[in-house]
Amino acid sequence: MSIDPAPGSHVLATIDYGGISAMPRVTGGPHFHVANRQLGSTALIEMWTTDQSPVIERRERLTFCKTDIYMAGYLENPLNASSSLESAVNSSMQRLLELVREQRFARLLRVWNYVPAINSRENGLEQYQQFCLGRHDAFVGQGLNIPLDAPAATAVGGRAENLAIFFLATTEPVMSVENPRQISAFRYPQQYGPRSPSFSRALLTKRKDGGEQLYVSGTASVVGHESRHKEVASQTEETLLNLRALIEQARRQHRSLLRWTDATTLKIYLRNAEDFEPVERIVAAAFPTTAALYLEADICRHELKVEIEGVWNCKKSLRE
Ligand code: 3EB
Repeated sequence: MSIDPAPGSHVLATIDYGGISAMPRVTGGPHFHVANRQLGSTALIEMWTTDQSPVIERRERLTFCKTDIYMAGYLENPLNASSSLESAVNSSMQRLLELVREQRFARLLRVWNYVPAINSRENGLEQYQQFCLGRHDAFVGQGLNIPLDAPAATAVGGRAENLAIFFLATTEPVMSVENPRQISAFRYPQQYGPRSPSFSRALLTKRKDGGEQLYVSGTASVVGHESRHKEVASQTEETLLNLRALIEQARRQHRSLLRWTDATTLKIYLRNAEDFEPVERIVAAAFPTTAALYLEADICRHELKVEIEGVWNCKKSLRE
């Protein structure tokens, strides 16, 4: 599957999931590895491409690749027993934001967080709640305005030992889109943890050539702030309603021309591998032509079984 922030033939980054054996030969761009297993019969590689030739830089536990407009990168933090997840997340996020500033990128656009043992409880707080606390304090520590500067994000359970963060930054202006069916995550009440999740439901970029791209955060069966439905099929249907509402909101609020059918790539996270078939049937019916990558991953709330994210893309030329 290929995702093009600025459609072109240069590779900004590739990511493989679950260590698939036959890696295609791709030129340029760093390659990142995520341990979570891919579900389904066809293994996909995620590829971010762009229209400018990028430059790669490798530092300790941090690799990034950038053009004048986009930066993709990967940061790993080997969690050690002596410090909390909260402090590891805080220092990793601060390092990431310092990089964004040092490289003169306007903002963090999209972040994927792989959090080991995301649902387990340590030092009195769930790991996901510690994650939210560390991320919030890092954003505030680096002078970010929440919600104004909040990136679109996904936070799921990682299958590796390390905390791993994959990110995109941009120099382009972006617009945030919140979901009218859901309370914004940054306004969730305290029952979900001492600090609310700092992310936007989606971020929209409009390129100078008139093309648009909508980066949709991990979206689950949450209405208001509450989880809905026990069964995975109903959770999937509710999640699709949330996605539809988000696209509608982008059209209404920002005069976006994006349509439901402009989804170019989807990632679907499943807590239980055996839910693949029922979920795939529902998602494929809703998106008959969209590349979909299924990953086994724990979802941040223990009652949630499925989470869906995606990129919606439209090229101006196709509209004329
Ligand atoms: C939700 O709507 C589901 O903490 O970065 C989805 C995407 C979720 C991102 C995050 C959390 C995050 O609250 C959970």
